[in-house]
Amino acid sequence: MSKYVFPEGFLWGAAASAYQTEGNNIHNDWHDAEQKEQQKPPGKRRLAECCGDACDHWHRYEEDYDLAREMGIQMHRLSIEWSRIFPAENEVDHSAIAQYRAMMGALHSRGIKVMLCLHHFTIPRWVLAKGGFEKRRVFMTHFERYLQTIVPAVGDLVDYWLPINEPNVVPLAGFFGKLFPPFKANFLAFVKVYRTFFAMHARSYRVIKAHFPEAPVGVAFAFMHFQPYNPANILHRWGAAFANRAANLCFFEAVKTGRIGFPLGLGDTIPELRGAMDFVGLNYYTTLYMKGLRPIEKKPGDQATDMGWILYPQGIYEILQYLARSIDLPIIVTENGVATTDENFRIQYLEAHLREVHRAMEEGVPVKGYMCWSLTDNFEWQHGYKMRFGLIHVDFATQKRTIKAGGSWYGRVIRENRLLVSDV
Ligand code: GCO
Repeated sequence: MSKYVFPEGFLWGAAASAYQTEGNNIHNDWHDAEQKEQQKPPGKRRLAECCGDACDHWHRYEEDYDLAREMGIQMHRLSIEWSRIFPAENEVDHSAIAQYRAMMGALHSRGIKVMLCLHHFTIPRWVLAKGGFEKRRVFMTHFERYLQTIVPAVGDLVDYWLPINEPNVVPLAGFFGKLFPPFKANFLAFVKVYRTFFAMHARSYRVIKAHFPEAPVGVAFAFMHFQPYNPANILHRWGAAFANRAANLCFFEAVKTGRIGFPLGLGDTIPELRGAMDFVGLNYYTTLYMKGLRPIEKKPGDQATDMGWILYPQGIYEILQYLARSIDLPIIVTENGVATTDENFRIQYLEAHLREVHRAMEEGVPVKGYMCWSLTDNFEWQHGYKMRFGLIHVDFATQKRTIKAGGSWYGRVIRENRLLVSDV
């Protein structure tokens, strides 16, 4: 048996988001896009199904948090749905604010810390009607109103802030990769929207700090790991290096210096961005091979998850090492997990990644916590309910919850604050 002991105070958590779990979120862009896709014949749909009731977490959060406590979860990451707070331009729903306060209170009363995200992919329908992310000035006026409303209203209950989830993913998936609404593949729109996300992050940081100067504020960044398909091929090596720069490094350099570098900018600055980060949140799932600028998901023989993502645990180690070399800040793994119905595979995946996190920590990388995606099975964006990332199984017909074998395994790791791995 090998033992991997984690330091005292290491924070073990689980993560989720509003739209993916709450149910009945009907005032945003994703809801509308899903309805539209359902008009098409099944083979032509870009979104597998409608979100609908999701996990009905809005009504069942007490039960979910009881199960989280049973597993020993010490911190839970949740998000606020902007379109619940502002269902219309000039309407603030105070009962929704009260409900989010009750949810965070329910976590605290179970001894669970709160990590709060303010934007996890969706925007209100009325914001989209005004041009959405692409009309930065208008967008930011309304985002500012949201911030000024929600931050003071719930901030006393927040332990860690992660205002923006994955500032790189909506620009890439929605405006370049045609995966998320509005399904564009337009480089200029991609750059424009990415710059809106820089502004959102910078403003969020400043507003939170104005109200709660001591509160730790980070970002959940989807760090993409790229490697050459054939390491001997110079074009493949160049492709991996370029992708790494465009997808990852640009963001951190911009937050460090306030300057937006190529290809997202030409060295112009957003002064508020400079230093706007107290910790790095790392979302990590897999690697991509590059053949020049062409990404390839897998090689023959690679083991893949239900998402088609290959198992590549050393990627998280390499990224942690990179982050520690380039940014002098604590790091929390804010998402890592696997879509599978095979609990042995879930355990294998989590164990392999935790060993790599531990290896990085042994070498001095300041990782302060690890949060598994996700607390419960939930609505996986374009793939719908087939992708089962949960530590807790949800039967979507009855809404019955059951802790999975992977969830019990994770609970044991948390209780013992260590991994025990058999050497055979
Ligand atoms: C993301 C989101 C989550 C996803 C998860 C699995 O990272 O894309 O934060 O909403 O569900 O990552 O794809």
